Amino acid sequence: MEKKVALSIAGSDSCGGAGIQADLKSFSYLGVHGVTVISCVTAQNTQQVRTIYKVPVDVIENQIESLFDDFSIAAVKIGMLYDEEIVKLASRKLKARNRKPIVDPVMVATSGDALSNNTFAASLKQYLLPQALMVTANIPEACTLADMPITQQKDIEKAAKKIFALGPEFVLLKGGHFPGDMVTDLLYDGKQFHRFVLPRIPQRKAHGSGCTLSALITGLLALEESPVAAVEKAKSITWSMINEGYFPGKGADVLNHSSTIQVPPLVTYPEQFEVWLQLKNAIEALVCLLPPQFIPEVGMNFTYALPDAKTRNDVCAIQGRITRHKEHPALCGTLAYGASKHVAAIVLAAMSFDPSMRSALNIRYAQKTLRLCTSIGFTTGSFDRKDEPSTAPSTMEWGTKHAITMLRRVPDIIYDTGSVGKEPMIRVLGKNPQDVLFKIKTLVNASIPYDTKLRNVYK
Ligand code: PXL
Repeated sequence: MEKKVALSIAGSDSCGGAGIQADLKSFSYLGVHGVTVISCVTAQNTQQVRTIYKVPVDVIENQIESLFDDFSIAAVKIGMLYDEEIVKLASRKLKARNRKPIVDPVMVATSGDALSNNTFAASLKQYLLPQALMVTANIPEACTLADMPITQQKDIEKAAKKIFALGPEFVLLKGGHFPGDMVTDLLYDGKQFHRFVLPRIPQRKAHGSGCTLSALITGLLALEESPVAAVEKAKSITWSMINEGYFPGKGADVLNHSSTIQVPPLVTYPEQFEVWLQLKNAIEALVCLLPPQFIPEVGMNFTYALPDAKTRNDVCAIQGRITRHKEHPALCGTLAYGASKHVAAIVLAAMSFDPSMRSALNIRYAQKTLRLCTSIGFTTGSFDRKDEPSTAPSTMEWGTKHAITMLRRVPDIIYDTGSVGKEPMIRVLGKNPQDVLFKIKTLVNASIPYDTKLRNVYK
């Protein structure tokens, strides 16, 4: 198997959340092979940086030489370099190899402790930024590099232009230090500003998020993404890693770099994000509570449409399925707009009668399940595939509309008993994923025999 190789020249973070450790995990997340040059060894935990040990420059140089002599390195990231001596060395070595790095201008740790000395910023501006492909600065770093205060949105654009004038091809200014529910990062390419917006995740320090973002951008560039696409994707992935983060020590939270995360789609307005998030949360709850006998042969999809959805591209769903794996439901795939045909067609058809009914999922058909639905008091409608006119646009659209027309309302349940090669199916409809999940919980609860329930209570 062939793998792309990305290099990180950065510091070691003993607590495993930032620095070289975060970079390697980020490369690995992308399936890129990471190689490393350690510039400094920090002794730190999730609460403080205790000491910084500079690796002797000849040792840093040896690491760089060994790697370039052997690997075909597709992209280079620069993290903590600490001072002018290391900045000059990295700059000289990369220039000799004609390599333009992604530079994360690390100055201060999440804990507030310094990760650079007073020679660092000026040397970065003088030696490394002129040869950088991209610099990824947070607001305090941007203030230092642009030598100006940043207090308003318009200051950010001005600072980006000033930093661009120092020589990098792209300037990414990360807006996390700015107040507000949404965080906007700004990418400047010398001509245009590109904006990337995602909601703030409250109550997080997200130790290692800067390292992770720049490493993901580097890894994505190694995979031949364009710089704009690399920033977009890296931001989405980092958001999910923070969202799934955890507290390994007594201090700051760190990111979860494991590969099972759901990455939010790139959004142009907040509702697209909200719909994705609500569906993701409901699916995560569903796979924990659903008994495997409810999963159809063909697998399940779970959808949630944007308000006023018109086409299936306005409906978020699983690109893949929820399937049965070792007797447990498992989500196989990621969530995306336009990912479902059948269950999306059901939601769109339901919305044409009642625009508030925006979510649906399909479960295995069984007469017993159907009886339970009725005994719970769910409204049920159905269609028979034999009645479908040959002119119908799609079975799901026709069937759903047929069932709704017969009932003169959108029911909780729409089922059909299948036909040759077509699995019978029950669909649960609701206003949103929580509503559908609640109906599923009610059904699951009702399906547990009374004596089992009693036994569970008295256990
Ligand atoms: O997040 C910046 C950073 C970079 N490099 C190292 C770090 C940190 C933050 O703590 O420890 C080694």
